[in-house]
Amino acid sequence: MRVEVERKFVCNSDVHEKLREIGAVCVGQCEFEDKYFDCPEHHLTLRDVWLRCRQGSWELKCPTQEDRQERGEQESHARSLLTRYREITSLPEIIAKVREVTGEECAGHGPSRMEDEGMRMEDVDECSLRGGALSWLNELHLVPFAVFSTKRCSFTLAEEGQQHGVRVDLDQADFGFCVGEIEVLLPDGGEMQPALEQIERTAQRLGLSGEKRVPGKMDAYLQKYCPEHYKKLLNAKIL
Ligand code: V4E
Repeated sequence: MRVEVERKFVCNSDVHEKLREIGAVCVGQCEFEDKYFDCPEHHLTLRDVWLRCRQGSWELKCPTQEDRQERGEQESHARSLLTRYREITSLPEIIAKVREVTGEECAGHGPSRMEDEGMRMEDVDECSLRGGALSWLNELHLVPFAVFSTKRCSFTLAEEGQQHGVRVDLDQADFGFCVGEIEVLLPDGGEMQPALEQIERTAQRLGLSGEKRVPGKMDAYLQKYCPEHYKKLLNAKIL
């Protein structure tokens, strides 16, 4: 298990040049499709828990213990621009976490939305089936609510005196939205402050003004395609 600490930024036309100037190295380009799942009542996302299947691999992002404690407490401006999520990639752990988070709320309310709305298993696709969709997605009434593809350019930026470089991703989603991310991966329980400082230094080197939170692909997707779900998440202060 690992923790992803990340700051998003507006990806304008100068960013590639700026990355080159500060010595960032392009480490690859890729394209992937993400399919996000929740139950129809949005029990997962309303708890800031994000279940997705990316190119056949399941991932769950959920808030860290520290984040839950810090919510409501005063946090620094630099900290408020960051997100920090635990990433779980083992399917048995993901299923256990989903059950824990929902208290199995998603299950046991009569026919699932898939049955109700006549959704076919093909709508879920082979990625879900590889994870045994019929037994757990269906049982927990989890259905896809967002599907999009992303073209990503990844860079690393070394820093003097730092063992690990920072990673910068430039993402272009297929629904017409671009965003940049400065990212540090920590082992679970790893120290937050050095990661925060490393991200802050990188943001300064990129000349980012960093006055307010920058929305991610999910904000943009839900705003465009699922406005009711988006409104619920805004009201719950999840997005
Ligand atoms: C955590 C989260 C979501 C899941 C997707 O996370 P994100 O890092 O935005 O996506 P992506 O494609 O860059 O994943 P990676 O390849 O880095 O693993 S969707 C919404 N959230 C919550 C969230 C939030 N509340 N605020 C911000 C700025 N970002 C995400």
